[in-house]
Amino acid sequence: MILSACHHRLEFPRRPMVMGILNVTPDSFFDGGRFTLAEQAVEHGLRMEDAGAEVIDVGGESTRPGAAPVSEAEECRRVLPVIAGLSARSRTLISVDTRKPGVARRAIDMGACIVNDVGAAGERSDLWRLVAETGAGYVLMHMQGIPETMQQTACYEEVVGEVKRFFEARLEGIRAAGVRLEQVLLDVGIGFGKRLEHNLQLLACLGEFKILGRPLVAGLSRKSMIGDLTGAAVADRLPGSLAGACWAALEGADVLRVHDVPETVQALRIVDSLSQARRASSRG
Ligand code: PT1
Repeated sequence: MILSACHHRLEFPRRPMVMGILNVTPDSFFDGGRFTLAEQAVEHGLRMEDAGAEVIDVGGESTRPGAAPVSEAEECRRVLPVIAGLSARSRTLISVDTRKPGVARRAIDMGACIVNDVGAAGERSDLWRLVAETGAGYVLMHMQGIPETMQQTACYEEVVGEVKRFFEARLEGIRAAGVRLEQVLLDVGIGFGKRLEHNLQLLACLGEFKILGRPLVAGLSRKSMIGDLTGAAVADRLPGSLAGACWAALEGADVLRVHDVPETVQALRIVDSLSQARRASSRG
């Protein structure tokens, strides 16, 4: 299958890609406040590229549970200088983590080629028309509720089936807005209106989403699911994050959205080499 994102075309399946997280927010749950200066953020992005990230995901609005909304002007002020700096100095794909069409448009003008939309549960026609017009890649992520309250209300009969039906319905709407399927990636949205059991079921069954025929993005880096299982504080969740990334890759995730790029690249290299060795061996 092909992923088309502005002038980029990528063929999948390929070795799992790492999407490095570049938060430009004063309040992000792990690295919040460390990269508020655009220049420092660009430097961090370049280090992630050197470490093997193939996508850099720039975000100016935290969407972790309980986070407060940010105005469009403030979000632009945070992300646009970073996207401009990165597109001048790096060769990675740049995605913009935003729910706002106005931010996405200006980010694409500055060199972003993927819109990472965690708000796909809401009214999306403006954003989809923009994606159709620009030919950008589009990450369609599942979320139940809104970040302010999503963890209090999480409720499913059967989470895997419900998320799959959400994707099917949204893919129809997206196509009706003029977006080509080739532009779309899917993400089950770990931690977005989901309790531990829901996150576990989605990751355990991630391979089932392959049937939809689009690349899968998985983001669980340092999330509370790892804390729920281990008691580890955010700063101590790297081992769990690596294990989760390896699991997701073996289950068919194509893009891993992570904070810790060098560590994840190394872990995935081992998984990928072993997967290749198994395919090459006559023992299947
Ligand atoms: C994600 C994601 C994202 N996650 C995509 N974009 C966040 N495509 C931001 C917690 O439980 O998974 N996929 N953009 C960050 N969101 C959260 C959610 C952070 C939950 C932390 C938690 O700790």
